[in-house]
Amino acid sequence: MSIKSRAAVAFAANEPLQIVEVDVEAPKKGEVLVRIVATGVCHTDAFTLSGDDPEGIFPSILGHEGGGIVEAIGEGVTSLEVGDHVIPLYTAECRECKFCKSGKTNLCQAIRATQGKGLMPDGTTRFSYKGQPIYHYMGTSTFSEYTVVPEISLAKIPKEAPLDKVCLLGCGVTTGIGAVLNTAKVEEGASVAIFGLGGIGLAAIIGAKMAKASRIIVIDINPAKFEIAKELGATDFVNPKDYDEPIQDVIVELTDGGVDYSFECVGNVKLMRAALECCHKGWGESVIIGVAGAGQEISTRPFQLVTGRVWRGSAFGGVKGRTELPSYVNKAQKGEIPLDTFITHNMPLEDINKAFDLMHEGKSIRTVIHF
Ligand code: NAD
Ligand code: AHE
Ligand code: ZN
Repeated sequence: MSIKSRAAVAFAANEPLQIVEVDVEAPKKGEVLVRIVATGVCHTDAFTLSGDDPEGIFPSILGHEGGGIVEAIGEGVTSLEVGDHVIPLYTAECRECKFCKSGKTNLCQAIRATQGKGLMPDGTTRFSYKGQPIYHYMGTSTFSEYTVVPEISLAKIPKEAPLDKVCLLGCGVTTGIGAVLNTAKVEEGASVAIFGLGGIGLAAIIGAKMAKASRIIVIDINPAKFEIAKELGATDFVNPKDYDEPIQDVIVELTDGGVDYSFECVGNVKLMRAALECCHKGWGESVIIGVAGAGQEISTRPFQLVTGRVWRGSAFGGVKGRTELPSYVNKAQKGEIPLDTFITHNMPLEDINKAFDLMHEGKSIRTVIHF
C-alpha cells in the first residue's frame, strides 16, 4: 500500500525542482515513515542539483535538514513509535559496525553504500512518480511531505522542540559547531579563522565561542555576512576583495604567524589551501568542511605539513546523531544555540526554488520550508 505525498522532485541536474504528487510506499523492515514538518535548504542540496556531485542521481528527492513526526513504523522497529518527533540523519548511527564501535568516527557505514546510490538498505526505492522510480537522497529526502528513513538514521528528540527551527540541527548548525568542538577540539584562548559565512561558517563561530576562543577571524567575499558574524561573536572581519596579496598572507600577518585553527566552509579548493596555509607553523590545524565538486583536488607544498600544520576533514561535525543530537536540541531550547539567527526566510514547499535563488544570490543564511 502506498500514500500520496507532495514533493519537490529534482528530475534532472540544473533544472528547477518540480512540485508534484509522488507515491510513497509503506516502510519495510527496519524502516520508518516520517511526516516532514519543515526542512532547511543547505548548500549541499544546491551542489547536488548542480550536477557536480559524483553521487548525484536523478530523478531524486533532495533535502537533508528536516524535522518530522513518525507516521508509521516497519517490522522490527523498536526504538521509535508513531508520534515521536525525529530529525533524519544523513550519517546513520547503527552502533554495531566497525566505525560506530571504533570510538574514532561518526561515519557509520552500515547503510552508506546503498544510501550513496539513492536506495534504501534493501536496494530499492520507496518513491515513485507515474510508476517510475524516484531516488532517495542522503538517506533522508526531506523535500517530501512524507519520506521513508531507516530507523538507524533517525534521532528522537523532545516533542516540545519546534521542528521548524531544530530542523537546522539536521545539518548546518550541528556541522559547524561540531567541527570546532569535536573535530578540531579548539581550546580556550585559541585563535580561529573561519572561511565562508553561510549556515556552516556562522555555526562554527558559535562553536568557537563555546570553546572560548580568544580571536575569531571571519573571511567572506560578501561583506553583508559580517553583521550576523559579529552578533555571534566574530572579532575580525576580512574581505579578500580588499587585498591584493594572498589571503593566507593577510591572516598570517594579522596573527603574528598564523591561527591555531582554521575552517573551510565554502567548498572551494583554492580556499582550502589558503585555510591550511594561514595556520601557525608547528601546530596549526585546518578543517575542511566545504564540499568540492567532482574531479577537484586540493594541493599545497608538502613542506606546509612537514612544518607541523595539520589538514583534517569533518562530516556532520563528527556528531553521532542518535546519541548526541538530542543534546544539541536541548542547547537550542536553552538559547545556547540561537537558531533564529540562521532563519532568514520561511516559505511553503511550492516556493522552494526561491530558496535556492536566495542562497545563490547570497541573500539568505537558511530558508526553512514549511509543509
Ligand atoms: P552557503 O552558500 O550558505 O555559504 C557559503 C558562504 O561562502 C557564503 O557566505 C559565500 O559568500 C562564501 N564564499 C563563497 N566564495 C568565497 C570565497 N572565495 N572566499 C570567502 N567566502 C566565500 O553554504 P553553506 O550551506 O554554509 O555550506 C558551506 C559548504 O559546506 C558547502 O560546500 C556545503 O556543501 C558544505 N557542507 C558540508 C558539510 C559537512 O558535513 N562536511 C555539511 C554541510 C554543508
Ligand atoms: N557525495 C559527495 C560528497 C558529499 C559530502 O561530502 N557530504 C558530506 C555532508 S554535506 C552535508 O551538507 C558528508 O558528510 N560526507 C560524508 C559521507 O559519508 O557522505 C561526493 O563527493 O561523492
Ligand atoms: Zn547540509
